[in-house]
Amino acid sequence: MTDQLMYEDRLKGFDWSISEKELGYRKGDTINIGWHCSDRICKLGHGRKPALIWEDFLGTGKSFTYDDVRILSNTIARYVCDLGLKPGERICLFMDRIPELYIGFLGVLKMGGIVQPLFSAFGDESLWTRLNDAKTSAIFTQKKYVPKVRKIRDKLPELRHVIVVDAAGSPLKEGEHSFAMEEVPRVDHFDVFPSMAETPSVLHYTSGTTGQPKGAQHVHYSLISQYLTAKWVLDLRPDDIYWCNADPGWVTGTSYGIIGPWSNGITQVVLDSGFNTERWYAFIQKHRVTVWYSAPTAIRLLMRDGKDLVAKCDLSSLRHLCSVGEPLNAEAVIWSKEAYGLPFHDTFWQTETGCIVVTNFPGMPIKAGSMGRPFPGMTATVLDPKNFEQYDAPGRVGLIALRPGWPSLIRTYWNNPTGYANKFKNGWYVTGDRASIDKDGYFWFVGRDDDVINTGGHLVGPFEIESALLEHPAVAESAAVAKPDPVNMEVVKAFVTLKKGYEVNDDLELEIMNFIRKKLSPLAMPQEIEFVPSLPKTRSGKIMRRVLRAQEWGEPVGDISTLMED
Ligand code: 6R9
Repeated sequence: MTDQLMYEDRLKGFDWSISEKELGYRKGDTINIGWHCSDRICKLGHGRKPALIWEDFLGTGKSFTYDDVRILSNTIARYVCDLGLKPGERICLFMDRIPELYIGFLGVLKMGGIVQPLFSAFGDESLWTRLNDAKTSAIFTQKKYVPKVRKIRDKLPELRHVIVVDAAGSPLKEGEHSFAMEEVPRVDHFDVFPSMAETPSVLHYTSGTTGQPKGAQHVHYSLISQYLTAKWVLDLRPDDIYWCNADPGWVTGTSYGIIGPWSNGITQVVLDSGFNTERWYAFIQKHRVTVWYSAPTAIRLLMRDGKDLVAKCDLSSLRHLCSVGEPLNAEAVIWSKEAYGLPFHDTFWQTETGCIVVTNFPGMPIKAGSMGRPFPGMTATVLDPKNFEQYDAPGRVGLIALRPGWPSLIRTYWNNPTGYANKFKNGWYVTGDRASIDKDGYFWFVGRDDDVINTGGHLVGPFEIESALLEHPAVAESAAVAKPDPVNMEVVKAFVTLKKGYEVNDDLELEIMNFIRKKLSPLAMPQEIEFVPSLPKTRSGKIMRRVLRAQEWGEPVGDISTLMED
């Protein structure tokens, strides 16, 4: 059997019941991701297998077996229940990539809570927007982030509990609790919440063009997709040592940084430290990593540091490489083949899809620069942007759309059912990305169909940045757009008009940049601010970001018939 047949074979007669069977799930059964990722693996006899091998930036390491993960997630679940929290309440995880984050994720799910992971890099305003929208009841965090939470606590009446995992001896205020996961008595048995397929599980916030970030709401049944895509696309096998670079604040860090590998009973390694080529290679060498899920921005940095560094390390353990989050350029695929002897396999998906939907399947011939073909069981196409009719003649650029019905599609946006309904046209889920399909059925990414900025794989909404800019006393109006960048693909550039009495100068530019970094996050911070006398607007007064963006990218501005003259 050739590798090509592998994909074709899996395509034939594909049914998600394949995954249900492997997971021992039958329609109408209870299904709990927390249980599947720990208790079930122990039941299968792998309790002593390492689940998590963790290292921090200092090189301090810890290791947890599946039995540890089972017991410690029980311990967290019990603790959360003892605080009086109930199933369905939103419980936020606002931590670095420490073991408590991974194990706490399962703990919250085990007691029936809706887990809301957020990047620890978020500033107080980004944090507030998301906790306020979700009416979050409790937040797990670290000592160093308590000041951010305190700053907004008064404006969050529903936030009853702040749980600090490393408080040890430091003074806490009312409603703040110290909880040391490994020091409290371990809970060997916990009655896992009997969640059903449609019970809400994870709430991930993702950015759009208009309005504040949207809470993408997943359900426990998403496991069916996440388990099988992890097994087939990441090609996970029992003896693998798997490394996913993503932070669980991002959907890749939960779907494939927790749920995928652990429901498959795989050993995963986590490095809680920023990017550093030598450090990363040493990590792969030390832990004998076999499967690596990374992202184009990191790959571009690895490329920049060259092949000499590769030659200095033993990376021979690597067997399969995948990438997600942004377009993976052809050069990166070719380079990785030369440098590691293995190509990166591109995978395309979204927070909303919950799992990989278009991909370079293992063994399938890779066309460098293409995202590959739909995962078996997925019907993917491109639609005409005018009437949402199928538009998939080879080479035609249209909107990437998927036929709904796969298990991990989100069920709604929190508090925003209309926004969710708007994602569906003519019976298709419309992703908001543009691509073409070639004669062999391979998808070629073209770009996003909205103004969302994809910086290093992270989506940043212009509205959130512009709203924050307006809070600065000097700013009258603003527009945030993407500007090209050799490493991050895109970075934020802001166009700003000033209020009367303020003058353009470098200090002001730096001050505004820092203002955004602290309020939102380092990624949302504009890398450049251009002060302008006015912004291009439509006759109805909407800022035409497209005009500004085209200017940055040296592209034609397109139809500007609605542009208002000054
Ligand atoms: C998993 C994730 C989704 C958006 C998506 C698209 C971009 C993701 C991509 C890609 C080109 C790929 N994107 N994978 N673009 N090639 N392989 O990234 O989720 O944060 O919701 O972002 O990211 O624009 O619509 P999310």
